[in-house]
Amino acid sequence: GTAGKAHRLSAEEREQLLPNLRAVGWNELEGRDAIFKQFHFKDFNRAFGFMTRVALQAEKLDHHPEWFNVYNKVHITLSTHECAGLSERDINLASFIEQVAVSMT
Ligand code: H2B
Repeated sequence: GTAGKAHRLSAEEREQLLPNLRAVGWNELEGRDAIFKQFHFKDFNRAFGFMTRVALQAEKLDHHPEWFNVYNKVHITLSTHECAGLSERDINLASFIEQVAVSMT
């Protein structure tokens, strides 16, 4: 990307950054340095609208979610391949995703 090389978040950075995301339903994956959350929407239209807005921002940030959609549910995993773990890019994308989700529900 354009923001320099991603680095895995330190223990101190995690203590500072993760509680806010945990409070809104993001959790750490077992056996992999990544975070995930499942979103529920009223219907497929809302879910896909959400995905469209996240997709455009992901492309802008050059940081893309791993995700799975069935009807009104969207399961999202965030991790940074470049550093094989959680970086600030994941925190930033998760924060954006939260803003979009709030506006879609
Ligand atoms: N998305 C995510 N989630 N992690 C990455 O490391 C990543 C990405 N790398 N999107 C980007 C694209 C990289 O492959 C391109 C070449 O910048």
